[in-house]
Amino acid sequence: MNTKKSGFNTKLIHAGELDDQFGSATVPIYQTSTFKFESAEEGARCFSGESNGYIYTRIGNPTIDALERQIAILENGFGGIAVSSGMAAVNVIYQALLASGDHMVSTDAVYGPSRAIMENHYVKYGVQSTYINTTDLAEIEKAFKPNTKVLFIETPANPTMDITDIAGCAEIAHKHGALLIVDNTFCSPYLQNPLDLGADILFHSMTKSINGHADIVGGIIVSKTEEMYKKLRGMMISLGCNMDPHQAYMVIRGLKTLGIRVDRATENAEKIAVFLENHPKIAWIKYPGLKSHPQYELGQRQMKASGSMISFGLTTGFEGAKKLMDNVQLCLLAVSLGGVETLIQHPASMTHSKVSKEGKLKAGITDDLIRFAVGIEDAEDIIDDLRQGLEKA
Ligand code: LCS
Repeated sequence: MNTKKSGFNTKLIHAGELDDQFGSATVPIYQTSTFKFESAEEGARCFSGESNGYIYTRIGNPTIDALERQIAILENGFGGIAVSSGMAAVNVIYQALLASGDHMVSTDAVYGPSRAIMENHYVKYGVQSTYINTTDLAEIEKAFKPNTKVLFIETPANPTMDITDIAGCAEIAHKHGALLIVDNTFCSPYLQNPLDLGADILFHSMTKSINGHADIVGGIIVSKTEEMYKKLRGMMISLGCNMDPHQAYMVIRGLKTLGIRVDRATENAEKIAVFLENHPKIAWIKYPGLKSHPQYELGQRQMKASGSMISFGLTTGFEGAKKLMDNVQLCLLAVSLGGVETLIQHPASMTHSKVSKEGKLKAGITDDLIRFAVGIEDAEDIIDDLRQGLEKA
């Protein structure tokens, strides 16, 4: 079916479908590492690119292809490259686009490991980086150097919920001949489409809301152009961080309900944010759907809805935060996000522990910051759990 003109939820169900020989209603799992060639000549044609037949699962596989096609359609991109994790996507992008002597500008509050590997590892290969508050376009402009090749942003950022202007960033990056890369994990393709706003490449940790059921780890890169797609796919194949067909099947299954899951989680988050904002023990809260969010207007313009991630601090600081985390009964004390279950965690000592103390402070990842990933349970039950936990905090 041609789903190009269909609505988003129809694309979630039908885009990427395979025409398999038995008329299967769902995408079958092609759990094979290799594919038979019809003849020696056909094998050679597959390798030379004259034929697009399958060769070997690290290079391509029908189940993985179906997922890649579907996400590329949802993001209005040229093509998708599924990988073994969100961090694999980050590393394929760094490896494909940056060489010794190049410089990258990035959001200071990106997911901790995306920053830690750049500052602790890529620096050994001569790649320079500058981490800044990308909510301020003037700061970005100032951070650019003649050798800046990549502007790498995350919006909303993990875990500060800072929102960066994607279209504004695209303008700056392109003026300097650099590429704009967007980590779109927090939004999923349902809430934000960075390529439509001028980004060149985006990626997702599919471990989060795209799969949505906390039962796989995966990632995907989507590029706007064929040229960039080929470069990134070539790097993924060489690094060998492909997704597994069974994993891809699980994601395709989870993806079907992305729209209704995100709608429900957002509805819950909106209620929880209002509850927290009015609670005497809450010192501050950052949620894109609250007017108190510093980039509220930009969020409303750039995102289709406010999403399910909330950050907040307690009047009783980190000691109070620990008590809250130890006393919740329904919410799980666990990292990750975007699943059907509500999670609570402490970024400074957990997801962002590998970022330097100064880096964390400058990015606003303070010791009192609690990150709350809202699930699809009943909002009243989540609020009751928070209320009883906050009494002890
Ligand atoms: N980008 C963002 C924004 C993320 O939140 C994560 C993981 C990644 C990339 C990496 O994806 P992964 O390799 O884990 O699939 N975020 C996590 C988090 O906040 N808690 O645990 C993992």
